[in-house]
Amino acid sequence: MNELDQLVQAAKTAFAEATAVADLENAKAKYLGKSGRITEQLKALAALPVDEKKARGALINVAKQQVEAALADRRQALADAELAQQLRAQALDVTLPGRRRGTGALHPVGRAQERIEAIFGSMGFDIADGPEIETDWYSFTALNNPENHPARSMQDTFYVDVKDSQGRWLNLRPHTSPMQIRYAQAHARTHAGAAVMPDIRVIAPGRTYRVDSDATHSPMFHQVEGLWVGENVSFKDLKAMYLNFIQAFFETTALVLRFRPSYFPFTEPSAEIDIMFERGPLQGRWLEVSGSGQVHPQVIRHMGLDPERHVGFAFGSGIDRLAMLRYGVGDLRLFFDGDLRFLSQFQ
Ligand code: 2NL
Repeated sequence: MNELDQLVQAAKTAFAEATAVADLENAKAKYLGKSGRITEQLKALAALPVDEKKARGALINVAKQQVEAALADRRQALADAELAQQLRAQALDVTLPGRRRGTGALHPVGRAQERIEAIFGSMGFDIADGPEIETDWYSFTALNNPENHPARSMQDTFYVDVKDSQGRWLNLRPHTSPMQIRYAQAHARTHAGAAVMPDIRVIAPGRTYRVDSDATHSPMFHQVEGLWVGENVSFKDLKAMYLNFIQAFFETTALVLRFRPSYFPFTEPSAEIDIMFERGPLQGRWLEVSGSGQVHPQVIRHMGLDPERHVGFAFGSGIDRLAMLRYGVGDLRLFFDGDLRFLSQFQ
């Protein structure tokens, strides 16, 4: 091995031994620096006779290029190693499962209410939503409840311990009818003086309150009331509308409906609505699902309408009870205990 080959070999060894960038730069200075060994060789060319200079110069340049290539390789190797080390240090274990948020779901009563709203919406009914804290007038007087009616008593109705700005006692609405009265009044005002008033078709779903608590009654429950007022509406419209609703709600036409005479202060005549499934687990039993009737003339008057011209039909059904029947729930209290073992079955 000649002297230049040995020089290249020595440089390669020195570069290989450098394990840090600073070491490598020191090694470089020893060979390629101002007084490095390759540079010294080039300087020595000056002392050679002219005819030897060219050949010797070419050989030194080859050696120099080999040293530079070795340096570049080593620099790259050190940079690669440093990057690999950095990546190892910052490594993320992407296979670790994340902390998940539990999937929420609508409460079964809320789900039943959404179904009811969608079905009546498709039949052209408005959905009305309003105050749960009401005045005596909207909860009772407008609905033709006499001043001394037991429904007004503190045994049956929750009262609020403060009066409103006009000095009226407030109650937690015992039914959603007050909202229908409010809706009908607004409708009557909007169309006052018009030759023809469009029909009122509205449902009022929501929370209602009564002093009552056992296996089949909760002090807070949900009701949906429906109201249809027009100049040419009859019991057959109520029956067709309710049948259409209840068949859509239970997703079956194998279901019959019966009206049974009853009494409510706000309707005359009044009827209970019973249904019977012709198939399935509830087959053959009459189930009471709603109260209904022709809106009492006094109530029509309280809506701001003329009972000689406007006829109304109304119904009121318990949403909780409809949800129990639809989802096969035996105890009403399960809906309000907040037990996730029960509720998560409705996800
Ligand atoms: C029941 C009885 C009923 C109504 C509710 C009603 C509403 C207005 C005018 C007249 Cl604004 N009536 N609602 C009528 C008949 C029965 O519900 O016990 N439901 C569970």
